[in-house]
Amino acid sequence: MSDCLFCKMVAKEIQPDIVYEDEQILAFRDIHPKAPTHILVIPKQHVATLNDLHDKQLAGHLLQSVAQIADAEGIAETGYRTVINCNSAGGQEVYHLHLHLLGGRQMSWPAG
Ligand code: D5M
Repeated sequence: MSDCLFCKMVAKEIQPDIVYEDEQILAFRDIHPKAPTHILVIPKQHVATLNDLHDKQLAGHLLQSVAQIADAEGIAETGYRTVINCNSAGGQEVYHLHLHLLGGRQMSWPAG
């Protein structure tokens, strides 16, 4: 989608701090990090929200990639949190599906 911020990253019109990329997904550092490690993992195809994710293979690949990136970042053993904000009440601001990978500090619960 031409007016989607994350689609512009996929198209390399905007250059985020990329940590991982393959044919299906892109992972980059969040511009407003909420933890020492804060990475966003997105599908390259435009999927607006989790409600719109119908491709089970892609869903699995996104989740497994979060774990692999956490390992590469050195936070897999100590622990990390994965968050998907969905629609307005869920706190979603960018309407291109993204998995937040947060680590490097102790997380509290419940999330705000
Ligand atoms: O999270 C949207 C996230 O997107 C939020 O944590 C900031 C991040 N963001 C916004 N613009 C950029 C750029 N340009 N680079 C990297 N990260 C960005 P949400 O779950 O929708 O609230």
